[in-house]
Amino acid sequence: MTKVYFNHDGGVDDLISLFLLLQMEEIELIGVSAIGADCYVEPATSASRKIINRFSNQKLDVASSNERGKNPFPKDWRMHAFLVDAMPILNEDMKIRSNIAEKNASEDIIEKLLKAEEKVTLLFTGPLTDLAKSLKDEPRIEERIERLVWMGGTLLEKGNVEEPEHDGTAEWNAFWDPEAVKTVFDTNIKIDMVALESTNQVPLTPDIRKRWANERTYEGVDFLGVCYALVPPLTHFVTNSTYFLWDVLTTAYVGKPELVTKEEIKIGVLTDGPSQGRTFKSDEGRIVNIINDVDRDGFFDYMTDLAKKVK
Ligand code: AGV
Ligand code: CA
Repeated sequence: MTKVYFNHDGGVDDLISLFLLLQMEEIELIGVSAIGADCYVEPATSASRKIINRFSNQKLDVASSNERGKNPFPKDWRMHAFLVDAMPILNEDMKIRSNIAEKNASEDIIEKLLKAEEKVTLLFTGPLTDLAKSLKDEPRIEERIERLVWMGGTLLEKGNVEEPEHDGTAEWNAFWDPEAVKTVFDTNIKIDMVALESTNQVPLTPDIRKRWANERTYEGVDFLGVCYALVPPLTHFVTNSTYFLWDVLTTAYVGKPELVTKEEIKIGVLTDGPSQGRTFKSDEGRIVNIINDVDRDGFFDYMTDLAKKVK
């Protein structure tokens, strides 16, 4: 069984990722924490706790981060966590096993990694801020990490940041805290980077929404449909707010690696100026596996089948 620690930033696809991880039989989830990047941290932590209580029998307390990034996310996107937290399916009377942890996210990461009897896979679907903080506070955790699977970065010319004073070459999770990316790149941790190269191939589209609608008698598929009703799909052309299944692809890769292809490339990251957060190819860089292609239909089948486990 692969032991996984999950740190996320409360977007719709982050919270769906948590739901799907709980359905994967080959994965043992040993920790969950949330950071207030592409969300407000209080509803993100709360919704995470409710998802664990509603969709698993595990006791797993959720840690909350008090870290802050350099480049804030748009407020409209950050509001999504409040909407998920308020959904009736997460608010029925239910048996409460899991609570909010007393430790903050970086302390929780340190505690869980030092306590685990085997090496742990880290799954990060937001900025790397909490990992950078825990590595600084307790360098011994580095050797407890099997590898880091991160949704972030791109080597494409065009990233997904459209903000004043930026040239558009960065991906948002890297842009929110470029220094944290550099701190993590400067370690010897093995990194699998699920970059925009692959996530651009899995936009939310009207046909996938229709499929979830037709299968909504499964409670888990209805949950997917309701959550993805909160965000805009790709219709005629990509806009700044078009939603992709960025984090869900990253999470699916942990459960079913054969869905994607990857390439080892040496890369670096820019921490200042108009391209800050940009990850780029460089002979002086560090080796990263860039996940650059995906079996799109296989991916949507896999995630929908996982959701169907919740009848
Ligand atoms: O850059 C992708 C990351 C993923 O971790 N997030 C969303 C995913 O959770 C930021 C982001 C980029 N574009 C967005 C984002 C959009 N249109 N709406 C919300 N978040
Ligand atoms: Ca995210």
